[in-house]
Amino acid sequence: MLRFVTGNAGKLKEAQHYLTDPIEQVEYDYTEIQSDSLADIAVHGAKEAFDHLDGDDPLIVDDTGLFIDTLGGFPGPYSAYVEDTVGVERVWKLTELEENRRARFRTIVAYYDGERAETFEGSIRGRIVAPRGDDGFGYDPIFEHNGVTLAEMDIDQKNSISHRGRALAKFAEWFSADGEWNPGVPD
Ligand code: ITT
Repeated sequence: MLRFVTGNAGKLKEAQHYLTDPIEQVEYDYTEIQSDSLADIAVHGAKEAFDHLDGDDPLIVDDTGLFIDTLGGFPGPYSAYVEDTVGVERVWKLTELEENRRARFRTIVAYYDGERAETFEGSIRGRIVAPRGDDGFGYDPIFEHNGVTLAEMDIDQKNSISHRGRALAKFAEWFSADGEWNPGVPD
């Protein structure tokens, strides 16, 4: 079975909801190298996890960042650290007085099977707003897309337009065409 290496319950739920074939969650705290490149971080993490975990089923990791234009892309690859330290509300406060509150979410899904490493990217544009909504996780309440925050969407709505949904769709298309597994996305 395809393994998804993550400790983030929100990411897991979205991927399980989106992919038609079952995936197994594996918790392994891989090293997040310091890099401006989400892809480098994700591929490094996928290889390290594969080497340290038992089993040889292929696996994916998901590295995601919120990039705020007026803050030069902050928090970017450090989004998890910033959420854990200052919190999402403070990120809103940082941008509150800015005229330009445009931002982008980017996800890299990195696949590794012991030989082959591949990356799939998805992104979504939006803007930072005061927190609204109870669904989702992480920065969802402060990220608005077409007038609605990601935390005001249900999981299907979010997956249909989100950074993660887009990256997973590309991955699923490649993987089902290429491998014996068939984690397609619903029609
Ligand atoms: P794993 O590495 O265990 O998968 P993580 O939460 O540490 O989990 P990231 O480094 O990719 O993963 O997380 C980046 C940050 O962005 C983190 O604070 C997440 O809560 C947040 N995040 C990731 N995807 C998100 C999404 O779809 N909506 C809102 N916030 C998200």
